[in-house]
Amino acid sequence: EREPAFVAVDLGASSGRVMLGRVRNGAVDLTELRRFTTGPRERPGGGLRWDVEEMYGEVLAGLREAAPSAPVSVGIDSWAVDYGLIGPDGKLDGDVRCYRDSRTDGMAGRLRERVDDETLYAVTGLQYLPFNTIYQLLAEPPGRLVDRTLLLLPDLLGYWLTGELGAEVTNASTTALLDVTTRQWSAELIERAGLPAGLLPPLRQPGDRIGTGPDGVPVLAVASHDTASAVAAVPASGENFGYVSCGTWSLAGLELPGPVLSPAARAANFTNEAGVDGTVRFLRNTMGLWLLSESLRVWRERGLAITLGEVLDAAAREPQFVSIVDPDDQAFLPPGDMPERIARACRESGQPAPERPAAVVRTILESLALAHAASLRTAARLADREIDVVHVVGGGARNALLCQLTADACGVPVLAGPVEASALGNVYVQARAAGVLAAERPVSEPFARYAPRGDRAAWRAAAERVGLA
Ligand code: LFR
Repeated sequence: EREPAFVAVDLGASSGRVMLGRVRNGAVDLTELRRFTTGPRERPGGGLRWDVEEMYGEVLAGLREAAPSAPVSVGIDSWAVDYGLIGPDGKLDGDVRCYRDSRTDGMAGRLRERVDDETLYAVTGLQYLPFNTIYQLLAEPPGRLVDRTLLLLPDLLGYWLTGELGAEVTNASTTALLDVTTRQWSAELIERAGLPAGLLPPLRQPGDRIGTGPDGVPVLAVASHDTASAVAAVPASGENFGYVSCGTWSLAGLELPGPVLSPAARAANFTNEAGVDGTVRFLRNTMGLWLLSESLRVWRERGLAITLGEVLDAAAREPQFVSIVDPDDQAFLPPGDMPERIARACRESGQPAPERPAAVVRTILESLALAHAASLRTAARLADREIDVVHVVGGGARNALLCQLTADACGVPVLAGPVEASALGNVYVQARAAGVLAAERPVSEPFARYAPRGDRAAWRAAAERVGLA
């Protein structure tokens, strides 16, 4: 008899993939069926948006490729916060805008006139990020939300596959409209923010059946926030672990049984996002490999023949701690000339501006490692936990230099892998719903271990330069 197969659609901000996961002896074996680029595009005169129709086409093509394997079900996860609006005719109304669009400038101030920061955090437990859904909604033109239904991206694709409207809870927790304690929409916040009461569809849980897709394949709600799927797939044993889900973003923190809503957690801008099985992803979202991918894009546009492997090798030979930046500098958020922005941040903090690509990359990776360490140290303090080991999952797990620097900065071992953590977590939730995997975390072997090296005091001093201590 064939092993049960599941289809995981995992959409990242630079690439998407359709994976087939087979469950064999309690482990998931992933094969990639399709990979495609996703990146946001500037619409002339009309902002930064995602081509969701194209993504949907890729999902359908992936499902056709999976059909011979007779999948049990399909699940979709993607980055968070972005949404489409469905009109009374059932059609997508307008574009799905990208969270990096500048339309949210000034919206935090506008919300503050209606809801104070303390209340917002006490209810949602969410880190302030300028692009949280609530701010994007406040940036919509007047009247645009009337008689509309908001669908987060995975829910929109699920709707196109099945005709069913809903909001999966892990991703809903990134909107700043969900009460993280009750895990229900906050009617109070929705009203105080001035949003229409009918905007948000009913919630669903990871593992719920959404409906039936083309060819009769059941479509399941998974942990549809990619980070929630990735954290569910962290191959940890025991309690004292931290994680960094590392891709476009670096999400570094802890898995906890409940939220930490203390004033200290709010002051540290920590998030409490909903995880699988009632867990909370207590983490800090900082800019991640976006700094590197944007730099590479710019260098290549200028005609530099540069490969990621070569520039990483060269960066490994660069001297340590020449220049550090705070990856969370808001100047790095929009697409653009990242090497120049990094150079400027270095000059402004009295450090040498890196010029050669290898030096820029060294600055990026040391800065990310320091941000990882700062987030994990703060998480442990706020939640009163110990961290004995850090799991780096997602695309960043492949970056050996970043993993090593993260181990050095944290002072504990780093275990790398899996790379396809979101897809693995996606399959895991489906396989559990089908009763072919047990409730424990999915089994996978980290493929590399990095022991901490070097001088902790030097790392601390570097961190202090840019307030990452
Ligand atoms: C990672 C991620 C983060 C979220 C950011 C924007 O892919 O989902 O968790 O903060 O993208 O949606």
